[in-house]
Parts: sequence; structure tokens; C-alpha cells
Amino acid sequence: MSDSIVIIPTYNEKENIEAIIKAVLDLPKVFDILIIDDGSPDGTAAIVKKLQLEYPDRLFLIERAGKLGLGTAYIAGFHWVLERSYQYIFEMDADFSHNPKDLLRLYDACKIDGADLAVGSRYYSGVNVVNWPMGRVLMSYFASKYVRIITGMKVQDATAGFVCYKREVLETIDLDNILFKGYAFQVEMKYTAYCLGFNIKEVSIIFVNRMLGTSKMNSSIFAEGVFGVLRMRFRHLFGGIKKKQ
Ligand SMILES: Nc1nc2c(ncn2[C@@H]2O[C@H](COP(=O)(O)OP(=O)(O)OP(=O)(O)O)[C@@H](O)[C@H]2O)c(=O)[nH]1
Ligand SMILES: [Mg+2]
Repeated sequence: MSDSIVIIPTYNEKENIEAIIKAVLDLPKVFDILIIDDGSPDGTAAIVKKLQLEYPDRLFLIERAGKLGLGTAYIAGFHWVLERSYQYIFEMDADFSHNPKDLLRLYDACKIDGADLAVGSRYYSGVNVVNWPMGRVLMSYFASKYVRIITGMKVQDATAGFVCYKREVLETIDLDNILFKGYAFQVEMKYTAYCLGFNIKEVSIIFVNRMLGTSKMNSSIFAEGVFGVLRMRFRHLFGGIKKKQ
């Protein structure tokens, strides 16, 4: 078994799922994969099950009844991973917006450079986003600026969904106390790690807009982000962010 596992949440990713799994499994370093599929109507889970016959010891699947949100998908994945002995746990999208090759750089940032949480950052050195409509770039870029102003956390890409956690971070965070389901989940995990004193390191990546499949981004996810960050700040001010007992 590898020391590292990549958690990939999926909802209707039939066009991408086989290719993204093979891209990770073909990397020079051994990564296992855990797919969290929310009952995708397009049959994504069936494709994963077929591939599991080829990779029984490296490819795992959790199926959930319906679309329950990216945040809760990762929390379910973290609990599964913590029942096993993985030391490095990654978050990655299924649509090739994140380049699987960058997993190695996130791994090194934790394993060699001492980060507790390594963030694949679109905004660490300029704006590294390809083919995203200008509106999305501005919304995402200013969302991170807004998070920095409200929380004081010096992370350039606070909503980044491409990260590596050292096991200790997930063991320390009270995962069942994480509130947010959508993109605010990504901010909340980084802010909670920051408030608990963990060392966050950004690694510059290039984010490429998805070529295949459809976006799951919607206005309610955006609204959760705006008000959620304020709620996180107040929660911290009133001692609500604690280590898992
Ligand atoms: N399990 C699960 N996965 C989800 C859910 N929503 C999104 N995902 C997956 O989370 C990842 C990120 O979602 P995307 O739709 O790519 O979000 P995005 O990158 O902001 O939007 P695009 O720019 O259109 O790609 C993808 O792998 C999705 O399939 C969900 O509710 N449940
Ligand atoms: Mg995407």
C-alpha cells in the first residue's frame, strides 16, 4: 500500500473518469485513489468499478445516494482514509483542471519542505488560469482577496481544491465540525488548519478550465462562500475552532 492517496469527488464525470484515474496510476510515484461518487446519473461509478478489476489494491470507491456537495464528499473520504495508514492525503478534481503531475510537487512540499498542508495555488505567482471566462477568474481571484481581508490568512488561493494534507492535520481537525458543503469547505479547511497553527505552503500550479463534462458551480455555492467566511471568522473569534478531542 502506498503512503499516499488521492481523493477525487465525482458527479457526472463519465467523460473524464477513466483518463484521470489512469493519469494518476501511471505517475512515477505510487498513489492510491479513492473516488467519492454521488450517484452520478451518467454512470461514472460503473466505469470506476470496471477499472477496479484491473487495480484492486490501488483504486477504491465510496458511493453515496445523491448529490450531497463536494465538502461532505471529502469529509467522508477523510474518515475512510484515517481508518487506514495513509500519511499524505490529496484533494483533486476529476476534470483535468488540476494536472496530475503536480501531485508530485505537492507531495514534495509536505514530505521534503516541511509543509503540513500544501496548496496547489493559481494565484501564488500571478494569475495562472487558462480558458476560464474572465468573470470566473475575477470572482475566484477576488474571493481569495476577500478571504485574506476577513481572516488575515496569508494564502493567495484560499478556494484552491488541489491540496496535500499531512495525516496529522486531518487527525487534529474536528472533521464532523466542518460546516460548509461547497467551495467554502476549501476555505474552512485551510482556515481551520491555520488557526490550529499548521504550516501552510503554496505551490504554484496552472489551472486549466475543464474541456469535457459540465460545471457543478452555481450561485448557492457562491453565496455560501461569501457569508460562510464571515461566519468562520466569528467562530474563531469566539473560540469555536478547537482541536478534535
Ligand atoms: N461527490 C461529489 N462530487 C462533486 C460534487 N460537486 C462537484 N463535484 C466534483 O468536484 C470536482 C470539482 O467540481 P467542478 O464542477 O469541476 O467545479 P469547478 O472546477 O469550479 O467548475 P468547472 O470550472 O466547471 O470545472 C469535480 O470532480 C466534480 O465532479 C458533489 O456534490 N458531490
Ligand atoms: Mg472543474
